[in-house]
Amino acid sequence: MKPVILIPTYNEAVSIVELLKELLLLHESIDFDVLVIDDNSPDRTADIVDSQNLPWVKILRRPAKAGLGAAYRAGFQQVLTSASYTHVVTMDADGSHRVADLPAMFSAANQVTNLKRCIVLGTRWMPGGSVVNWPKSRQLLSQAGTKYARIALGIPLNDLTGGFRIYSIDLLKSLNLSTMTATGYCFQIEMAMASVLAGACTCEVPITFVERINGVSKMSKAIVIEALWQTTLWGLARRLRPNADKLNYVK
Ligand SMILES: Nc1nc2c(ncn2[C@@H]2O[C@H](COP(=O)(O)OP(=O)(O)O)[C@@H](O)[C@H]2O)c(=O)[nH]1
Ligand SMILES: [Mg+2]
Repeated sequence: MKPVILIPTYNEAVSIVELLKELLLLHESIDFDVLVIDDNSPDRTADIVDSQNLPWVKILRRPAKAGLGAAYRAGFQQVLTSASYTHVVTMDADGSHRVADLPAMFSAANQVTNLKRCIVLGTRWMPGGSVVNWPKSRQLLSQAGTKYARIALGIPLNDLTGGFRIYSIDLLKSLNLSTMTATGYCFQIEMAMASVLAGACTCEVPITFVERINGVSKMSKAIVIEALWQTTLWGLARRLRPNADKLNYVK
C-alpha cells in the first residue's frame, strides 16, 4: 500500500503546520506522500508548507480560490499521473480529521485491496463515530445534508458530506472526473454518488470529528445552497434518466 494524502488549504497557515507535525509521527511507521492543494492563500500557507522541508510533502499551487471541489479535482488529476500510488486519502487541513483515525481507515482499505474499486468513508454518524465542539446547528446541517442526499440519490451511506476518505486508485481511474460539476463541498456527495455508480466496494469507519481550533471555516451560505440545489438536480436526473448518470461518471 502506498497512499498519497490530499489536503486542500485556504488560509490554513497555523493548522497545516500542526497537522504536518502529526503526520510526521505517522510517517515513521507508514509510507505515504502528501499533496497540499493551495489556492494562493493570502496567509502564505504554501510558502509555510515549503519551509517545513519535508521531502514527502509536495504542494500544488493554484492561482486563486476556486472551491473545494475544483481543488480536489486538480489534486486527483496530478496524483493520477504518478504510477506509484495505490490509494488517495482526502483530509481537511484544520485538524478536524484526526491523524489518529487514519490507521483504522488504512487497515479497512487494505482489507478490501483485492476489490479493485473501493472507497473508505470516515463516518461521524454511525456507532463509534462522534463530533466534538461543533455547534448543534452545524451538526444538524450535516446530518440533514446526509439524510437528504441518501434519499434523493439512494446512496446507502451514513456520512455523505464528510471529506475524510480513502479512494483506491482503480476507483479514481474509472471515474470521469472532468464531467463532475460541484465546485463547493457538495463535491463530496458527487464523489460518493459516482463511486457507488462505479460499483465500488464501500466501507465506513467511525471517526471523531473535532472542530478546528485555529483559523476560520470557509463554509458559507452559497456552499449550502449549491449542495441543496445540486443534490436535487442529481436526484431528479437519476429518476428521469436512470442510466445516464453511470455513462456520465464512469468510464
Ligand atoms: N484549496 C482550497 N481549499 C479549500 C477551499 N475551501 C475550503 N478549503 C479547505 O477545505 C477544508 C475544509 O474547509 P473548512 O473551512 O474547515 O470547512 P468546515 O470544516 O466545513 O467548516 C480545509 O482544509 C480548507 O482549508 C477552497 O476554495 N480551496
Ligand atoms: Mg473544518
